[in-house]
Amino acid sequence: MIKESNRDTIVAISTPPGEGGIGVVRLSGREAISVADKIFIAKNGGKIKDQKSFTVRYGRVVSFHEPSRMIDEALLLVMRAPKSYTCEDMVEISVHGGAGVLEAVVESAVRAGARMAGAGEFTKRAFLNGRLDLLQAEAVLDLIQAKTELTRRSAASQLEGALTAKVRAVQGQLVEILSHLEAAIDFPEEGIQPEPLSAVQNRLREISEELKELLAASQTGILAKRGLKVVIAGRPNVGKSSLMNGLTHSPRVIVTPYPGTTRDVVEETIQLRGFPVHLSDTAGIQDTDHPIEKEGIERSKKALEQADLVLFVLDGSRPLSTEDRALFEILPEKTKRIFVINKSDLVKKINEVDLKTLFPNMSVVETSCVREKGLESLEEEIFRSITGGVQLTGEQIMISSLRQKDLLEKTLESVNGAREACQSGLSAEFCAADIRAALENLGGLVGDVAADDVLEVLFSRFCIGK
Ligand SMILES: Nc1nc2c(ncn2[C@@H]2O[C@H](COP(=O)(O)OP(=O)(O)OP(=O)(O)O)[C@@H](O)[C@H]2O)c(=O)[nH]1
Ligand SMILES: [Mg+2]
Repeated sequence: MIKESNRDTIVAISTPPGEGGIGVVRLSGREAISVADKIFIAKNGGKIKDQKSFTVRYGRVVSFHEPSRMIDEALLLVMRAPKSYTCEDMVEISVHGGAGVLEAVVESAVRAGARMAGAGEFTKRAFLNGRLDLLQAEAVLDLIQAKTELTRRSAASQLEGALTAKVRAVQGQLVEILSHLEAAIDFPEEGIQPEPLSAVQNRLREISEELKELLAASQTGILAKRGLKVVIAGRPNVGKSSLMNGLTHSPRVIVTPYPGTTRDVVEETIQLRGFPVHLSDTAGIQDTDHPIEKEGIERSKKALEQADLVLFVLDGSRPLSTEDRALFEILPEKTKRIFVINKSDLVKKINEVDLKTLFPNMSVVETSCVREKGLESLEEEIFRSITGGVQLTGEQIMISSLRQKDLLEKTLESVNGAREACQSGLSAEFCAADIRAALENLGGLVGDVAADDVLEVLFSRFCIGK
Protein backbone atom coordinates (compact mmCIF):
# COMPACT_ATOMS: atom_id res chain seq x y z
CA MET A 1 0.00 0.00 0.00
CA ILE A 2 1.40 3.37 -1.01
CA LYS A 3 0.77 6.09 1.59
CA GLU A 4 -1.35 9.10 0.64
CA SER A 5 1.66 11.40 1.18
CA ASN A 6 3.39 9.47 -1.59
CA ARG A 7 0.56 10.06 -4.06
CA ASP A 8 -0.30 13.76 -3.71
CA THR A 9 1.04 16.33 -6.15
CA ILE A 10 4.54 17.61 -5.53
CA VAL A 11 6.47 20.49 -7.01
CA ALA A 12 10.12 21.55 -6.90
CA ILE A 13 12.82 23.46 -8.72
CA SER A 14 14.91 20.77 -10.43
CA THR A 15 17.80 22.88 -11.66
CA PRO A 16 20.64 24.00 -9.36
CA PRO A 17 20.54 27.32 -7.47
CA GLY A 18 22.10 30.32 -9.15
CA GLU A 19 21.53 32.04 -12.45
CA GLY A 20 21.24 30.12 -15.71
CA GLY A 21 19.74 30.48 -19.16
CA ILE A 22 16.97 28.07 -18.21
CA GLY A 23 15.53 26.76 -14.97
CA VAL A 24 13.07 23.90 -14.65
CA VAL A 25 10.18 23.39 -12.22
CA ARG A 26 8.77 19.87 -12.02
CA LEU A 27 5.36 18.69 -10.93
CA SER A 28 4.36 15.09 -10.30
CA GLY A 29 1.17 13.47 -9.05
CA ARG A 30 -2.53 13.04 -9.69
CA GLU A 31 -3.20 16.79 -9.91
CA ALA A 32 -0.04 17.74 -11.81
CA ILE A 33 -1.94 18.49 -15.00
CA SER A 34 -4.83 20.36 -13.37
CA VAL A 35 -2.37 22.44 -11.31
CA ALA A 36 -0.50 23.26 -14.52
CA ASP A 37 -3.75 24.34 -16.17
CA LYS A 38 -4.32 26.79 -13.32
CA ILE A 39 -0.97 28.55 -13.68
CA PHE A 40 -0.09 28.24 -17.37
CA ILE A 41 -1.74 29.95 -20.31
CA ALA A 42 -0.75 28.44 -23.65
CA LYS A 43 -0.20 30.82 -26.55
CA ASN A 44 -2.56 28.77 -28.72
CA GLY A 45 -5.26 28.84 -26.03
CA GLY A 46 -5.25 25.03 -25.57
CA LYS A 47 -5.54 23.32 -22.21
CA ILE A 48 -2.82 21.09 -20.78
CA LYS A 49 -5.41 18.42 -19.99
CA ASP A 50 -5.90 18.04 -23.74
CA GLN A 51 -2.19 18.09 -24.50
CA LYS A 52 -0.63 14.86 -25.73
CA SER A 53 2.04 13.15 -23.66
CA PHE A 54 5.64 14.11 -24.53
CA THR A 55 4.61 17.33 -26.28
CA VAL A 56 5.68 20.87 -25.48
CA ARG A 57 3.61 24.06 -25.40
CA TYR A 58 4.79 27.64 -25.41
CA GLY A 59 2.97 30.12 -23.18
CA ARG A 60 3.06 32.15 -19.98
CA VAL A 61 3.26 31.06 -16.35
CA VAL A 62 0.99 33.28 -14.29
CA SER A 63 0.26 33.96 -10.66
CA PHE A 64 -2.52 31.66 -9.39
CA HIS A 65 -4.27 34.51 -7.56
CA GLU A 66 -3.77 37.10 -10.28
CA PRO A 67 -3.85 35.25 -13.59
CA SER A 68 -3.36 38.50 -15.46
CA ARG A 69 0.10 38.85 -13.88
CA MET A 70 2.73 36.99 -15.91
CA ILE A 71 5.60 35.43 -13.97
CA ASP A 72 7.61 34.51 -17.07
CA GLU A 73 7.41 33.10 -20.55
CA ALA A 74 7.68 29.33 -20.48
CA LEU A 75 7.81 26.02 -22.30
CA LEU A 76 5.71 23.28 -20.75
CA LEU A 77 6.29 19.57 -21.26
CA VAL A 78 3.68 16.96 -20.33
CA MET A 79 4.47 13.32 -19.54
CA ARG A 80 1.47 11.23 -18.68
CA ALA A 81 1.40 8.27 -16.28
CA PRO A 82 2.76 5.66 -16.35
CA LYS A 83 5.38 6.73 -18.90
CA SER A 84 7.26 9.26 -16.85
CA TYR A 85 10.19 9.30 -14.40
CA THR A 86 7.86 8.84 -11.42
CA CYS A 87 5.25 6.73 -13.30
CA GLU A 88 2.77 9.51 -12.43
CA ASP A 89 1.49 12.44 -14.48
CA MET A 90 4.38 14.87 -14.72
CA VAL A 91 4.77 18.40 -15.97
CA GLU A 92 8.06 20.22 -16.50
CA ILE A 93 7.99 23.97 -16.88
CA SER A 94 11.09 25.64 -18.33
CA VAL A 95 11.47 29.30 -17.53
CA HIS A 96 14.39 31.71 -17.24
CA GLY A 97 16.83 30.36 -14.71
CA GLY A 98 16.91 32.78 -11.80
CA ALA A 99 15.83 32.27 -8.19
CA GLY A 100 13.10 34.95 -8.33
CA VAL A 101 11.34 33.46 -11.36
CA LEU A 102 11.66 29.85 -10.27
CA GLU A 103 10.45 30.50 -6.72
CA ALA A 104 7.48 32.46 -8.04
CA VAL A 105 6.50 29.53 -10.31
CA VAL A 106 6.72 27.10 -7.38
CA GLU A 107 4.72 29.42 -5.17
CA SER A 108 2.01 29.73 -7.79
CA ALA A 109 1.89 25.93 -8.16
CA VAL A 110 1.60 25.52 -4.38
CA ARG A 111 -1.28 28.00 -4.28
CA ALA A 112 -2.91 26.01 -7.07
CA GLY A 113 -2.79 22.83 -4.98
CA ALA A 114 0.66 21.25 -5.17
CA ARG A 115 2.93 20.57 -2.21
CA MET A 116 6.66 21.34 -1.99
CA ALA A 117 8.61 18.14 -2.66
CA GLY A 118 11.06 16.78 -0.11
CA ALA A 119 14.63 15.72 -0.97
CA GLY A 120 14.67 12.89 -3.50
CA GLU A 121 10.90 12.63 -3.52
CA PHE A 122 10.57 12.26 -7.31
CA THR A 123 13.03 9.35 -7.28
CA LYS A 124 11.33 7.87 -4.21
CA ARG A 125 8.11 7.78 -6.20
CA ALA A 126 9.89 6.16 -9.13
CA PHE A 127 10.99 3.48 -6.64
CA LEU A 128 7.61 3.10 -4.91
CA ASN A 129 5.90 2.81 -8.29
CA GLY A 130 8.31 0.09 -9.37
CA ARG A 131 10.15 1.97 -12.11
CA LEU A 132 13.51 1.78 -10.31
CA ASP A 133 14.72 -0.60 -7.65
CA LEU A 134 16.69 0.69 -4.69
CA LEU A 135 20.07 0.01 -6.31
CA GLN A 136 19.04 1.99 -9.36
CA ALA A 137 17.67 4.81 -7.20
CA GLU A 138 21.06 5.01 -5.47
CA ALA A 139 22.69 5.00 -8.90
CA VAL A 140 20.67 8.11 -9.82
CA LEU A 141 22.26 9.91 -6.87
CA ASP A 142 25.70 8.57 -7.80
CA LEU A 143 25.22 9.79 -11.34
CA ILE A 144 24.29 13.27 -10.16
CA GLN A 145 27.28 13.35 -7.84
CA ALA A 146 29.76 11.70 -10.24
CA LYS A 147 32.86 13.85 -10.53
CA THR A 148 34.93 11.66 -12.78
CA GLU A 149 34.38 9.56 -15.89
CA LEU A 150 35.02 6.43 -13.85
CA THR A 151 32.31 7.13 -11.27
CA ARG A 152 29.90 8.32 -13.98
CA ARG A 153 30.32 5.13 -15.97
CA SER A 154 29.96 2.93 -12.95
CA ALA A 155 26.79 4.76 -11.82
CA ALA A 156 25.33 4.60 -15.34
CA SER A 157 25.84 0.86 -15.51
CA GLN A 158 24.20 0.45 -12.08
CA LEU A 159 21.28 2.57 -13.29
CA GLU A 160 20.96 0.30 -16.30
CA GLY A 161 20.61 -2.58 -13.86
CA ALA A 162 23.99 -4.37 -14.00
CA LEU A 163 24.19 -4.79 -10.22
CA THR A 164 20.49 -5.60 -9.96
CA ALA A 165 20.90 -8.38 -12.52
CA LYS A 166 23.75 -9.85 -10.53
CA VAL A 167 21.79 -9.71 -7.26
CA ARG A 168 18.70 -11.18 -8.93
CA ALA A 169 20.77 -14.07 -10.27
CA VAL A 170 22.12 -14.86 -6.80
CA GLN A 171 18.60 -14.54 -5.35
CA GLY A 172 17.31 -16.99 -7.97
CA GLN A 173 19.97 -19.55 -7.14
CA LEU A 174 19.34 -19.26 -3.41
CA VAL A 175 15.56 -19.59 -3.86
CA GLU A 176 16.09 -22.73 -5.88
CA ILE A 177 18.32 -24.30 -3.22
CA LEU A 178 15.89 -23.25 -0.50
CA SER A 179 12.85 -24.69 -2.24
CA HIS A 180 14.63 -28.04 -2.57
CA LEU A 181 15.60 -28.01 1.08
CA GLU A 182 12.13 -26.94 2.23
CA ALA A 183 10.32 -29.53 0.14
CA ALA A 184 12.45 -32.21 1.72
CA ILE A 185 11.89 -30.78 5.22
CA ASP A 186 8.13 -30.20 4.89
CA PHE A 187 7.06 -33.28 3.00
CA PRO A 188 9.35 -36.10 4.03
CA GLU A 189 6.50 -38.59 3.55
CA GLU A 190 6.16 -37.57 -0.14
CA GLY A 191 9.53 -39.16 -0.70
CA ILE A 192 11.02 -36.00 -2.19
CA GLN A 193 14.68 -36.68 -2.65
CA PRO A 194 16.58 -33.75 -1.22
CA GLU A 195 19.56 -32.58 -3.18
CA PRO A 196 22.60 -34.14 -1.47
CA LEU A 197 24.07 -31.66 1.01
CA SER A 198 27.43 -31.92 -0.74
CA ALA A 199 25.83 -30.60 -3.95
CA VAL A 200 24.15 -27.78 -2.02
CA GLN A 201 27.50 -27.00 -0.46
CA ASN A 202 29.15 -26.71 -3.88
CA ARG A 203 26.47 -24.38 -5.15
CA LEU A 204 26.77 -22.26 -2.02
CA ARG A 205 30.52 -22.09 -2.49
CA GLU A 206 30.05 -20.66 -5.98
CA ILE A 207 27.58 -18.08 -4.66
CA SER A 208 29.98 -17.17 -1.89
CA GLU A 209 32.75 -16.58 -4.48
CA GLU A 210 30.49 -14.31 -6.50
CA LEU A 211 29.59 -12.27 -3.44
CA LYS A 212 33.24 -12.00 -2.46
CA GLU A 213 34.09 -10.71 -5.91
CA LEU A 214 31.45 -8.00 -5.62
CA LEU A 215 32.68 -7.05 -2.18
CA ALA A 216 36.32 -6.95 -3.29
CA ALA A 217 35.46 -4.09 -5.64
CA SER A 218 33.48 -2.24 -2.98
CA GLN A 219 36.49 -0.64 -1.32
CA THR A 220 37.54 0.75 -4.68
CA GLY A 221 34.00 1.85 -5.54
CA ILE A 222 33.56 3.69 -2.27
CA LEU A 223 36.97 5.36 -2.64
CA ALA A 224 36.21 6.34 -6.24
CA LYS A 225 33.17 8.16 -4.93
CA ARG A 226 34.47 9.83 -1.81
CA GLY A 227 38.06 10.21 -2.93
CA LEU A 228 41.31 9.19 -1.27
CA LYS A 229 42.85 11.28 1.50
CA VAL A 230 46.57 11.46 0.84
CA VAL A 231 48.75 13.28 3.36
CA ILE A 232 52.26 14.43 2.46
CA ALA A 233 54.35 14.19 5.61
CA GLY A 234 57.97 14.20 6.68
CA ARG A 235 60.71 16.22 8.36
CA PRO A 236 61.11 19.94 7.58
CA ASN A 237 62.74 20.94 4.28
CA VAL A 238 62.60 17.51 2.63
CA GLY A 239 60.46 18.86 -0.23
CA LYS A 240 56.84 18.14 0.82
CA SER A 241 55.49 21.40 -0.51
CA SER A 242 57.50 21.00 -3.70
CA LEU A 243 55.86 17.59 -4.11
CA MET A 244 52.41 19.10 -3.52
CA ASN A 245 53.11 21.62 -6.28
CA GLY A 246 54.43 18.88 -8.56
CA LEU A 247 51.37 16.70 -8.10
CA THR A 248 48.92 19.58 -8.54
CA HIS A 249 50.95 21.05 -11.44
CA SER A 250 50.67 24.48 -9.85
CA PRO A 251 52.58 26.75 -7.47
CA ARG A 252 49.87 25.97 -4.89
CA VAL A 253 52.04 26.27 -1.76
CA ILE A 254 55.04 28.31 -0.66
CA VAL A 255 58.43 26.65 -1.11
CA THR A 256 61.54 28.18 0.46
CA PRO A 257 64.98 26.89 1.48
CA TYR A 258 64.08 27.58 5.12
CA PRO A 259 62.93 24.65 7.26
CA GLY A 260 59.56 25.30 8.87
CA THR A 261 58.03 27.12 5.89
CA THR A 262 54.66 25.35 5.88
CA ARG A 263 52.50 25.94 8.94
CA ASP A 264 48.90 25.25 7.98
CA VAL A 265 47.63 22.07 6.40
CA VAL A 266 46.99 22.98 2.76
CA GLU A 267 44.49 20.88 0.81
CA GLU A 268 43.95 20.44 -2.90
CA THR A 269 42.02 17.84 -4.90
CA ILE A 270 43.45 16.28 -8.04
CA GLN A 271 42.10 13.58 -10.38
CA LEU A 272 44.20 10.48 -10.58
CA ARG A 273 42.93 8.11 -13.31
CA GLY A 274 39.34 8.74 -12.38
CA PHE A 275 39.85 8.91 -8.64
CA PRO A 276 39.51 12.16 -6.73
CA VAL A 277 42.62 12.41 -4.58
CA HIS A 278 42.46 14.92 -1.73
CA LEU A 279 46.07 15.93 -1.11
CA SER A 280 47.21 17.61 2.11
CA ASP A 281 50.58 19.28 2.44
CA THR A 282 51.62 19.49 6.09
CA ALA A 283 54.16 21.23 8.29
CA GLY A 284 57.45 19.37 8.66
CA ILE A 285 57.50 17.54 11.98
CA GLN A 286 60.37 18.15 14.42
CA ASP A 287 60.90 19.05 18.08
CA THR A 288 60.42 22.75 18.49
CA ASP A 289 59.59 25.40 21.06
CA HIS A 290 58.35 27.85 18.49
CA PRO A 291 54.64 28.34 19.24
CA ILE A 292 53.51 28.80 15.62
CA GLU A 293 55.52 25.86 14.33
CA LYS A 294 54.26 23.78 17.27
CA GLU A 295 50.66 24.47 16.30
CA GLY A 296 51.44 23.57 12.68
CA ILE A 297 52.94 20.26 13.79
CA GLU A 298 49.83 19.46 15.87
CA ARG A 299 47.78 20.03 12.73
CA SER A 300 50.07 17.75 10.73
CA LYS A 301 49.53 14.98 13.26
CA LYS A 302 45.75 15.40 13.12
CA ALA A 303 45.83 15.21 9.32
CA LEU A 304 47.87 12.01 9.56
CA GLU A 305 45.19 10.40 11.72
CA GLN A 306 42.66 10.86 8.94
CA ALA A 307 44.85 9.76 6.03
CA ASP A 308 44.06 6.79 3.81
CA LEU A 309 47.59 6.99 2.47
CA VAL A 310 50.71 8.81 3.64
CA LEU A 311 53.44 9.95 1.28
CA PHE A 312 56.37 9.86 3.65
CA VAL A 313 58.93 12.20 2.14
CA LEU A 314 62.65 11.84 2.84
CA ASP A 315 65.58 13.93 1.63
CA GLY A 316 67.68 11.49 -0.41
CA SER A 317 70.72 13.75 -0.20
CA ARG A 318 70.96 13.09 3.55
CA PRO A 319 71.44 9.86 5.49
CA LEU A 320 68.36 8.47 7.18
CA SER A 321 68.25 10.12 10.60
CA THR A 322 66.94 8.88 13.92
CA GLU A 323 64.35 11.69 13.68
CA ASP A 324 63.11 10.27 10.35
CA ARG A 325 62.70 6.87 11.97
CA ALA A 326 60.99 8.29 15.02
CA LEU A 327 58.59 10.15 12.79
CA PHE A 328 57.79 7.00 10.87
CA GLU A 329 56.82 5.36 14.14
CA ILE A 330 54.10 7.92 14.86
CA LEU A 331 52.19 7.14 11.66
CA PRO A 332 48.87 5.44 12.42
CA GLU A 333 49.52 1.72 12.21
CA LYS A 334 46.87 0.80 9.65
CA THR A 335 47.52 3.68 7.27
CA LYS A 336 49.06 2.76 3.94
CA ARG A 337 52.36 4.47 3.17
CA ILE A 338 54.74 5.13 0.33
CA PHE A 339 58.31 6.32 0.88
CA VAL A 340 59.19 9.20 -1.40
CA ILE A 341 62.94 9.71 -1.62
CA ASN A 342 63.13 13.24 -2.91
CA LYS A 343 66.04 15.36 -4.22
CA SER A 344 67.26 12.49 -6.40
CA ASP A 345 69.07 15.08 -8.54
CA LEU A 346 71.60 15.51 -5.71
CA VAL A 347 74.27 13.05 -4.59
CA LYS A 348 72.53 10.19 -2.85
CA LYS A 349 73.36 9.81 0.85
CA ILE A 350 70.37 7.84 2.01
CA ASN A 351 71.00 4.14 2.22
CA GLU A 352 68.17 2.32 0.50
CA VAL A 353 69.32 -1.07 1.76
CA ASP A 354 69.02 0.25 5.32
CA LEU A 355 65.60 1.58 4.49
CA LYS A 356 64.40 -1.71 3.06
CA THR A 357 65.79 -3.67 6.00
CA LEU A 358 64.16 -1.34 8.47
CA PHE A 359 60.86 -1.12 6.64
CA PRO A 360 60.33 -4.21 4.53
CA ASN A 361 57.33 -4.33 2.15
CA MET A 362 57.26 -0.55 1.81
CA SER A 363 56.92 0.91 -1.65
CA VAL A 364 59.69 3.35 -2.45
CA VAL A 365 59.62 5.95 -5.21
CA GLU A 366 62.44 8.33 -6.05
CA THR A 367 61.59 11.85 -7.13
CA SER A 368 63.24 15.09 -7.99
CA CYS A 369 60.72 17.86 -7.57
CA VAL A 370 63.03 20.51 -9.00
CA ARG A 371 63.53 18.43 -12.16
CA GLU A 372 59.94 17.13 -12.13
CA LYS A 373 61.18 13.54 -12.21
CA GLY A 374 59.54 10.46 -10.73
CA LEU A 375 56.14 12.07 -10.31
CA GLU A 376 54.48 9.72 -12.81
CA SER A 377 55.90 6.67 -11.02
CA LEU A 378 54.58 8.10 -7.77
CA GLU A 379 51.12 8.56 -9.29
CA GLU A 380 51.28 4.97 -10.52
CA GLU A 381 52.16 3.79 -7.01
CA ILE A 382 49.35 5.83 -5.44
CA PHE A 383 46.92 4.33 -7.94
CA ARG A 384 48.19 0.83 -7.20
CA SER A 385 47.64 1.37 -3.50
CA ILE A 386 44.01 2.38 -4.20
CA THR A 387 43.08 -0.41 -6.55
CA GLY A 388 45.52 -3.16 -5.68
CA GLY A 389 46.71 -2.95 -9.29
CA VAL A 390 43.36 -3.83 -10.90
CA GLN A 391 42.79 -1.90 -14.11
CA LEU A 392 39.47 -0.08 -13.89
CA THR A 393 37.40 0.75 -16.92
CA GLY A 394 34.14 1.73 -15.24
CA GLU A 395 32.51 -1.33 -16.83
CA GLN A 396 33.09 -3.39 -13.70
CA ILE A 397 30.37 -3.46 -11.10
CA MET A 398 31.66 -1.30 -8.26
CA ILE A 399 29.65 -1.21 -5.05
CA SER A 400 29.68 2.41 -4.08
CA SER A 401 27.62 2.74 -0.93
CA LEU A 402 28.16 1.56 2.62
CA ARG A 403 24.52 0.41 2.74
CA GLN A 404 25.11 -1.91 -0.21
CA LYS A 405 28.42 -3.13 1.20
CA ASP A 406 26.90 -3.83 4.61
CA LEU A 407 24.00 -5.85 3.19
CA LEU A 408 26.29 -7.81 0.88
CA GLU A 409 28.58 -8.63 3.82
CA LYS A 410 25.61 -9.88 5.81
CA THR A 411 24.47 -11.95 2.85
CA LEU A 412 27.92 -13.48 2.51
CA GLU A 413 27.97 -14.27 6.23
CA SER A 414 24.65 -16.12 5.97
CA VAL A 415 25.71 -17.99 2.83
CA ASN A 416 28.89 -19.08 4.61
CA GLY A 417 26.78 -20.05 7.63
CA ALA A 418 24.66 -22.24 5.36
CA ARG A 419 27.79 -23.81 3.88
CA GLU A 420 29.11 -24.61 7.33
CA ALA A 421 25.77 -26.11 8.35
CA CYS A 422 25.98 -28.45 5.33
CA GLN A 423 29.60 -29.25 5.96
CA SER A 424 29.18 -30.16 9.60
CA GLY A 425 26.24 -32.38 8.70
CA LEU A 426 23.64 -30.32 10.58
CA SER A 427 20.05 -30.92 9.51
CA ALA A 428 18.66 -29.17 6.45
CA GLU A 429 16.67 -26.81 8.70
CA PHE A 430 19.85 -25.02 9.80
CA CYS A 431 21.03 -24.55 6.26
CA ALA A 432 17.56 -23.32 5.20
CA ALA A 433 17.46 -20.76 8.03
CA ASP A 434 20.74 -19.24 6.88
CA ILE A 435 19.63 -19.15 3.26
CA ARG A 436 16.42 -17.37 4.31
CA ALA A 437 18.51 -14.78 6.16
CA ALA A 438 20.70 -14.30 3.06
CA LEU A 439 17.60 -13.80 0.92
CA GLU A 440 16.24 -11.24 3.32
CA ASN A 441 19.42 -9.18 3.04
CA LEU A 442 19.44 -9.40 -0.75
CA GLY A 443 15.79 -8.31 -0.71
CA GLY A 444 16.79 -5.28 1.35
CA LEU A 445 19.56 -4.51 -1.11
CA VAL A 446 17.32 -4.18 -4.16
CA GLY A 447 14.43 -2.83 -2.08
CA ASP A 448 11.97 -5.76 -2.32
CA VAL A 449 11.56 -5.19 1.38
CA ALA A 450 12.43 -1.69 2.51
CA ALA A 451 11.58 -0.19 5.84
CA ASP A 452 10.32 3.42 5.89
CA ASP A 453 13.30 4.62 7.90
CA VAL A 454 15.74 3.09 5.40
CA LEU A 455 13.98 4.92 2.58
CA GLU A 456 13.95 8.13 4.54
CA VAL A 457 17.69 8.07 5.15
CA LEU A 458 18.46 7.03 1.61
CA PHE A 459 16.34 9.62 -0.21
CA SER A 460 17.20 12.45 2.19
CA ARG A 461 20.69 12.39 0.63
CA PHE A 462 19.22 13.51 -2.70
CA CYS A 463 18.70 17.09 -3.73
CA ILE A 464 15.24 18.61 -3.78
CA GLY A 465 13.75 18.32 -7.26
CA LYS A 466 15.20 14.87 -8.08
N1 LIG B 1 67.78 19.76 -5.21
C1 LIG B 1 66.52 19.67 -4.89
N2 LIG B 1 65.92 20.54 -4.06
C2 LIG B 1 64.63 20.38 -3.75
C3 LIG B 1 63.85 19.34 -4.29
N3 LIG B 1 62.60 19.46 -3.78
C4 LIG B 1 62.61 20.53 -2.99
N4 LIG B 1 63.82 21.11 -2.96
C5 LIG B 1 64.23 22.29 -2.22
O1 LIG B 1 64.18 22.02 -0.83
C6 LIG B 1 63.79 23.18 -0.12
C7 LIG B 1 62.58 22.90 0.75
O2 LIG B 1 61.48 22.58 -0.08
P1 LIG B 1 59.99 22.59 0.46
O3 LIG B 1 59.15 21.99 -0.62
O4 LIG B 1 59.62 23.91 0.95
O5 LIG B 1 60.14 21.59 1.68
P2 LIG B 1 59.07 21.21 2.80
O6 LIG B 1 59.29 19.78 3.11
O7 LIG B 1 57.74 21.61 2.38
O8 LIG B 1 59.56 22.08 4.01
P3 LIG B 1 58.72 22.61 5.31
O9 LIG B 1 57.47 23.24 4.81
O10 LIG B 1 59.65 23.56 5.91
O11 LIG B 1 58.48 21.43 6.17
C8 LIG B 1 63.52 24.25 -1.18
O12 LIG B 1 64.66 25.06 -1.31
C9 LIG B 1 63.30 23.45 -2.44
O13 LIG B 1 63.62 24.15 -3.62
C10 LIG B 1 64.48 18.44 -5.18
O14 LIG B 1 63.90 17.51 -5.71
N5 LIG B 1 65.80 18.64 -5.44
MG1 LIG C 1 56.38 22.91 3.17
